[in-house]
Amino acid sequence: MDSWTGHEVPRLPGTGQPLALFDSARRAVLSTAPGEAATMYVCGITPYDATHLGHAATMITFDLVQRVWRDAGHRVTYVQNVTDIDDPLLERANRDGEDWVVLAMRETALFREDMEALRMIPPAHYVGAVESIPAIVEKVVTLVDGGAAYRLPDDSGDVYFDVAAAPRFGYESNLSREQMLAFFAERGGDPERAGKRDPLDPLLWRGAREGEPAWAGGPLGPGRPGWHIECASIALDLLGDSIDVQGGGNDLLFPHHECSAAHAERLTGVAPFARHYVHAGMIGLDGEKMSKSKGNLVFVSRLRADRVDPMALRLALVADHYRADRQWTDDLLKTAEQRLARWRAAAAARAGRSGAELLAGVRGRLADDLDTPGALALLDEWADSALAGAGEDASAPALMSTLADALLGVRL
Ligand code: 5CA
Ligand code: ZN
Repeated sequence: MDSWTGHEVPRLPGTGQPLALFDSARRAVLSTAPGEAATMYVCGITPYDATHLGHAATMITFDLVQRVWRDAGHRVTYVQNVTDIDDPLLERANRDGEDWVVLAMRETALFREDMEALRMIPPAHYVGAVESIPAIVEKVVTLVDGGAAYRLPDDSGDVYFDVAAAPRFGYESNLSREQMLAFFAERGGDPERAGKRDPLDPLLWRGAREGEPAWAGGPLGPGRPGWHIECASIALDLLGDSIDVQGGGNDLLFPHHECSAAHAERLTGVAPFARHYVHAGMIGLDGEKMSKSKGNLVFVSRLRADRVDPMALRLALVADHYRADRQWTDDLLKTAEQRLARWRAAAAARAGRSGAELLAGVRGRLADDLDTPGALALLDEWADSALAGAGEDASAPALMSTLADALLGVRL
């Protein structure tokens, strides 16, 4: 499907540093080592209740990954999906008496608009589950034929992945079996389903049901795809057998990223599927995770309609570290608006302290697992001193403005 329109990313003098990121599988901050070309897959929205601030925060995190990579001289191929068919989407459409296709199209369009307003670099490929169904079917058939998947012994037509066919299963999330079972039940899995070989076996293909949309599945029979195989299939087809980063919120640590890795690795024989599994913290409101099911959502489009500057929104969402679960508050936004105004005034100053030093400092902070609080502190100090008339570097204000745009996506 169509992506959104991007904005020019200005080039900075010199070259940025190699990016280190926390990898959930190895549980450490480790250098990403992309070759000349870097590849990233980010788990995108299920199109309803878009775009809430949790979605925005996660997307900004991976936008920063891309900006730091580009600044370090890499060519980045970035893919994002839209889960435009899945149980939660159908449930929402049914609840509201709406056609699920109309719902998905409207919410995806709104998401694109929000991403554009937030100056997010668009993915090279923005891909829906529905348009990927033939490719997914092919892979499920391969898994069945290779003995890694099985059809349930009833007449549902449902096909499951056999986790016993993935010897490394568990390496990505590092959870106990008990924790896995709890998350599996909580996040779309069906541990109780009768006839499965292991309660943790994830669905690959759901046989057609009365009143549900279904597509031709060749030898699988009519039905629709499971969730994890969707992301594995799209990533493999567009990015190759292994990728530099698979990203998403930390609610995807298990089962989603564990299962998509297991599917991909079984299909290609290449492990690990992703060299870094990168997870952004959850944005909450009033002490609870912001989520569709709880309904405690703050929308980017609502704030835009209230004339909130999207650049202030970006600053608010990177004020704390991306990995921290954190709360959205009015104060966070107020502080970001004040910071934005201060930076804009400083960017218009006659001179400031060394722009080269500021650039090196900000590059260093971002390269260290996207330390945005550290980077913002350096920019704050520079701005305060420029506003106080300190420093003789007449080119620094312009450089400060360019680096805020290139590295943080914040246009002053
Ligand atoms: N379509 C799937 C991924 S394949 C999905 O999780 N969709 S979603 O609409 O629920 O979320 C879209 C992205 O936003 C995911 O990366 C998810 O991890 C992230 N996300 C969802 N809620 C929050 C939140 N409260 N805070 C931060 N990120 C969130
Ligand atoms: Zn995904």
